[in-house]
Amino acid sequence: MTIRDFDHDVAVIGAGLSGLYAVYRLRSQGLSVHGFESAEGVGGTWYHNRYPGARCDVESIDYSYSFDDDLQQEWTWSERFATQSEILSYIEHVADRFDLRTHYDFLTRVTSTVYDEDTARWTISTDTGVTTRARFVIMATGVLSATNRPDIPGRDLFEGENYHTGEWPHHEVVFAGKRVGVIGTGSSGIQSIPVIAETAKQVVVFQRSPNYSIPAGNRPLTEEMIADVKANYAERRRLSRESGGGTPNAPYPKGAMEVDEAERKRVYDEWWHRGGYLFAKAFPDQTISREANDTAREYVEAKIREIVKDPAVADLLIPTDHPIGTKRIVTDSGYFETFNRDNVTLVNLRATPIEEITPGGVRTTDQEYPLDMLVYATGFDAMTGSLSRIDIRGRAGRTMVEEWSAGPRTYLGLAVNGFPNMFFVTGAGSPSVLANMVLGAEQHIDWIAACIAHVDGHNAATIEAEREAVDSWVAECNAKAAGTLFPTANSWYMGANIEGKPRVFMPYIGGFGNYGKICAEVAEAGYKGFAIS
Ligand code: NA7
Repeated sequence: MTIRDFDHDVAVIGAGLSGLYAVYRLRSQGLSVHGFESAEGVGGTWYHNRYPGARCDVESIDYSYSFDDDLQQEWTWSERFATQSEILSYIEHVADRFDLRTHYDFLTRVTSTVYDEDTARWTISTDTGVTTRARFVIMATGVLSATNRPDIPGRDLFEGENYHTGEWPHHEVVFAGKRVGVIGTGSSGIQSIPVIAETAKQVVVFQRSPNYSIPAGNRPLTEEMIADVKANYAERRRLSRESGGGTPNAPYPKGAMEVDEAERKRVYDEWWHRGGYLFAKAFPDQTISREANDTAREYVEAKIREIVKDPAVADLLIPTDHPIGTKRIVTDSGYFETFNRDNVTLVNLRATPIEEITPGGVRTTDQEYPLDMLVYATGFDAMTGSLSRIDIRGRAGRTMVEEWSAGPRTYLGLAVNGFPNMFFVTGAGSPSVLANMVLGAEQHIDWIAACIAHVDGHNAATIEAEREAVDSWVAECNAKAAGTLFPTANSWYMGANIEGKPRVFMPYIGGFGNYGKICAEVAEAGYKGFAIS
């Protein structure tokens, strides 16, 4: 093992959309920047989630960088909702176009980041033996990147092919002629099941909780559409930055209970045809008022019953455990139709839980399902998992795991008391997972870059979130969430999908545009709530 020991201004952990932009932005400020990435290539989420049917649920023309007009004018998306492979090609193009790969150590996992109070430096250690010291660290580690493989008895005994959607292999996976079990019906399961069912001999879907899903309404983008978007990109981005969700879409101007039934139906029809998760925001009060939410829920239930031929199967596919939209609504392509196929079986784990995984399949409390392949679509230790898997130690050796033992505690989602000069991107305490991640990453990184320039401009060594500022931001996040129906769902937003994780609504739900304003005001007020020394 070779130990390389060198110093940089900034260490960036992760080469996804956030990390790459961080390298680009901070380098352009004249800082020396070095990145670490555990994968072989760039892309983050879009590098790993190669499962069949993987797409982004934000429209491609919005889910893309805005920082360089030549880039956004020259790149042309082929479909309304881009596939994983097209997004990865885009990220690779950006990395090459701006020469970002040269700043990274790939196949290098950061194992610890330790702060030294005497030198005001972070020491970043990796699994390859490379050690770096940096004045600043940016944790661009992703919010849906630490995979969750539930500890089901017998999990390691299965002798067939075995995959997790979030760690999908690079080789071609052949389903033809095979009996495939899929555990999990979140976004990854719902996107992959219809594609797997096209060629598999049999698909057994192991569902613990049904999910709301709306057809994507995906289509190729025509030359006219693209020309129109490109001619108006600046305005589209401006609207997105001011919006609640980081795209130019806005809810209907009236609440669901302020209109009569005919108008409500017309609005739901329109949003259903627009497609995807935006249905959660057809009316502005949908995730605030139970009564409003029920109208949306009933509309979607009727749609599911229209699509699924067997009423007993339709019943099982209709969620009853959460208000619609309080778990991210899935954007699908033919999901409910898949249950009309002869080769697809739905297993309701609420009635017959999995007892064990056997060498030949999955045994529930009432029968054994023989399988050739098992696909875990069981999600992630979201938002905090990629951080808790690194040994992060701040002042006096205090670990991030200790600091966040009752749930993540940040100031603006960007910084943590006791961890000077460390910044977090698109994570807990920020609105990014409820919004457009790419614009969220740009907003965060631009803010961080200006903050570092401010620190350097004042010949200061450190910037650190004050404890009172963290306390009041956590209180603000909680208050905003408490005004909605979101905390009632057992979602990954709440940490509820991981056993033992504190139950806290982790994102800031006050809106993307509002959040941007708050961050800007903090900066304009000389980084109010931060101690600079
Ligand atoms: P999700 O949305 O967290 O879905 C994971 C699914 O796996 C969900 O249906 C879970 O059921 C199920 N699950 C998890 N553990 C188990 C066990 N032990 N047994 C049975 N079923 C289980 O992850 P995705 O990857 O689909 O999507 C994550 C986000 O990526 C998504 O929201 C988009 O923003 C993009 P549960 O609901 O917990 O009962």
